Amino acid sequence: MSPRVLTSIVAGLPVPGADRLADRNPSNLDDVVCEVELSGPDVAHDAVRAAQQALPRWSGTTPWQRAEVLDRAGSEVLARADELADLLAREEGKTLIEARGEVVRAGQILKYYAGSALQPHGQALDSVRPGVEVTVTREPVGVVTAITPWNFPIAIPAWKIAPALAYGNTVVLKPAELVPACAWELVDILNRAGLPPGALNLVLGRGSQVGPVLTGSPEVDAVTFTGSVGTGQAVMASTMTRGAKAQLELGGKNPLVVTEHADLQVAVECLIQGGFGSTGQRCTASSIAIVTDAVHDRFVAAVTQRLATWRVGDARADDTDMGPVVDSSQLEQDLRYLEIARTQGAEVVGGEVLDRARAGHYLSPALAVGTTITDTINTEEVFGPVVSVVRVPDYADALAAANASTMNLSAGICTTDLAESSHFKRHSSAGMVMVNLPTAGVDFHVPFGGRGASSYGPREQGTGAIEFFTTTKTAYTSPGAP
Ligand code: UN1
Repeated sequence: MSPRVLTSIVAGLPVPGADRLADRNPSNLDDVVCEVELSGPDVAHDAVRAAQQALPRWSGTTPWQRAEVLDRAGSEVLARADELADLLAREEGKTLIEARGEVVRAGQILKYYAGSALQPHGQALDSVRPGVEVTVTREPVGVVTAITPWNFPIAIPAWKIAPALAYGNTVVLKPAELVPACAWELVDILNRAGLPPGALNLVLGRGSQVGPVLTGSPEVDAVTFTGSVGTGQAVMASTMTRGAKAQLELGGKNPLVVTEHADLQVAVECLIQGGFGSTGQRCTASSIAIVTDAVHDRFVAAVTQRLATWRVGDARADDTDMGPVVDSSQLEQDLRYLEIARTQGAEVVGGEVLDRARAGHYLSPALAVGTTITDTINTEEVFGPVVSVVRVPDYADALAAANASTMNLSAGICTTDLAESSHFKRHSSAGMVMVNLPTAGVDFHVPFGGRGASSYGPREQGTGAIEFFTTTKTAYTSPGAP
């Protein structure tokens, strides 16, 4: 059977493209998930214009109408969770359990923002001047471009699109080239759920071709982006010069502190799930274990033992704990960082390229032991199944090492000592702190984001999202004669 062909969607209609790209399954490179007809700058322009034209109609809908569309879409995502999870695992390479979790999260996000559309978001208050009334209302920002990464192919598009639409904006989605099929399904579901044509458009194209139009067009009022620091800087440059809003979620270099007061089994599980879940390809991944001297050797031995039985294989096989790396360039990057770690003195356990029945990008989980916090592997984001270990004398040094990160997205501590965990929550320089939990894996109803070079602009998700996707209007009224 020949693979299905996907195209961009502008104003509700498919847009054929000249150039074709095969979307390959990283667990089996012979398996083509779909073919994509790539769009160029012209289609990107059309998508932006379609979003602009749809704005008066969509922003003029009632909160109930917007809630109904999002709720209906959320129901379809949840009803099709198994099928969409299979597609996600096949396209991106996370395991079926992980993929199903992500799909369900996307459905829940759509429903959460359906509810949020109906919540009161304004204020009415007395002026400081006698007899004057003040209202603060929230209005949509306008046309929003959402640029999303390959590692959460359905949840990240959902958590950008859902609040944008809930608060009355129109959207152009540009997903990563590696994961067009999940994005296409989400847009199709939302369009069929009752969006007017043009309220949500999909541009499947190369970032270098369509990115400048989608971020730099004067009609684009806001850009929400998750991805690399380099691309994030380009987004920042093109939005800032014309005063458009930008929300950037960039890298993370997330420490997991393990002290001698930790429950060792809990700590091992936190590191395994946080470091190697989703093949380590999460900006929230627990990529550095900072371990106090008293427990270091026992912890490393327990993690090594656990990893020895960790099964790497086809993302859709029942007995797989960890799927493949997403593509060959990511695999090369992982191996390059392991080589640098070795030359800087680390002992690397695992990190071998694996052969499986079908050709794919398989890498065994890697633990780089004996690193220092200033080593390259501890200062740059690897984005793979690679965790390094730093030995420190005590908790105070562990905290200092954890706070040395310049991409402070999420920081974790494993301890049963209440004073230690309270101190860590208070003094961590990360945007999110986890106690006895992996640094990855977050809720959708609370703000998400980091500090330092990790995030820019208002927070995503939860109640934080309204800050980015709306703009306030303050109105003063004098009722005139009494
Ligand atoms: C999570 O850890 O549950 O790209 C979400 C990423 C993050 C999302 C992580 N923006 O990995």
